[in-house]
Amino acid sequence: MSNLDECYETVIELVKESGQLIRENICKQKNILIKSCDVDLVTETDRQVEKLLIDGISAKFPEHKFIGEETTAETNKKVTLTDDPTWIIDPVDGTMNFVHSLPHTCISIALWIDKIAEIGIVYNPVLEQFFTARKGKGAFLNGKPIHVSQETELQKALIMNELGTCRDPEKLRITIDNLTTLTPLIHGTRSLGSAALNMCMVAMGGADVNYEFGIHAWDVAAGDLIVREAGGVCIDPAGGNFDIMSRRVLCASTMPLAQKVAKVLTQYYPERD
Ligand code: LIP
Repeated sequence: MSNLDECYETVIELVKESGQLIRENICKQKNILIKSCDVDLVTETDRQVEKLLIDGISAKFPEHKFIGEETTAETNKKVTLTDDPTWIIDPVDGTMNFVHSLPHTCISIALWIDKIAEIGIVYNPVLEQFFTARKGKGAFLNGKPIHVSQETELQKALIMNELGTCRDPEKLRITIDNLTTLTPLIHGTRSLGSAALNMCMVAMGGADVNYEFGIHAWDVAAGDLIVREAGGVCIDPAGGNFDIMSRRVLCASTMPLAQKVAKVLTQYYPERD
C-alpha cells in the first residue's frame, strides 16, 4: 500500500468516526460561541471533530501539517500552506446549519502535497452523502462515480451561491448586485449554506456553477479536487487560476460556462487567508 493509500484509508475511517459526533449532536442543545462576528459561530462539536481528525492523522503521520478552521481561529495564527503534506480541514462546514439542526452540514478535509490536492473528502453524515476524490482517480458519491453536467449556456445554468458570514456593507452590496445581475440571465440560484456542499452539487451534476467571495481555504480545499475529478473546473471568479488562499472561488461544469459567469460578476477581493 502506498503512503497515499495509507493516508486515504486512515482519513476515511476518521471522517466516518467524526460524522458520528455531528449526527449525535445536530438535534441537541448546543453551546454556541461567536467568532469574528455575531453570525460567525463555532460549537463544541466543531472543535471535537477537528481535534479527532488532527489527533488521528498525527498519530500515524507525525510529520504532516494542518490548516484547520477552528485551530486557526483559536490561535489567531496566519494560515501558511507549504509544500509539506498538509491536511486542510473544515470540521463542520455549514456550522450555522448545524446550530439550527438543518441537515446541510458536512466535514470537509483535503490533503495537499507540494501545494497540489491529492485527497478530497466531503461528508454530510446526516444525509449520508460521502463525497470522495483522489487526484487522477475520479470523484464518487457513496462509492458511485459522479460527473458534472455538460452545461455551457448561462441561460440554462443553476448557480450555487451564498450571502456568507461577513456583513461588511461593500461585500453585501456586491453579493446582492451580482445576484440581481445574474438572476435574469440564468435558470436560478440555490444556497445550501456550505461551500463544500455547494461545490459537491456541481460535482454530482445537480448544479452547474458555484461561486463565492469570502470563503476560506478549508471551505474549498476538498471541493476543488472533487469538482475537477468529476470533470469540472475550478478557477478564480475573475477568470484566472484558482488560488486556494485568495478567499475566492468559482467552480463550474465546463470552462466556457465558468468564463461566462466570470465576465458578468462584479469582483470582491477579501483579505487573503
Ligand atoms: C461557511 C461556508 C459558506 C459561507 C459561510 C461559512 P462554515 O463555512 O461554507 O460558504 O457562506 O459564511 O463561512 O463557517 O460553516 O465552516
